[in-house]
Amino acid sequence: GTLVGQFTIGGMTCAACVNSVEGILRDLPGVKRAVVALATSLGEVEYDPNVINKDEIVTAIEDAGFEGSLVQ
Ligand code: 9UX
Repeated sequence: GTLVGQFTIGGMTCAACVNSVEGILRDLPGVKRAVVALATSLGEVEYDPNVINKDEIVTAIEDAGFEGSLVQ
């Protein structure tokens, strides 16, 4: 199955930050798609809930040096 989670990602100040966060998210096991928007500080992540959960995605954002939180 597939779920979509929306996250706020704080601390991104440039396009390279966006690319960095997208790359980190896309490299996570179970993540199928990740799109991050600088203007809104929002990220949308499509993932397999059998492999990864929302908390683990937030932790990956935090480990990359950004502030992650769950929207829904
Ligand atoms: Mo460049 Mo974006 O060092 O934080 S990657 S500003």
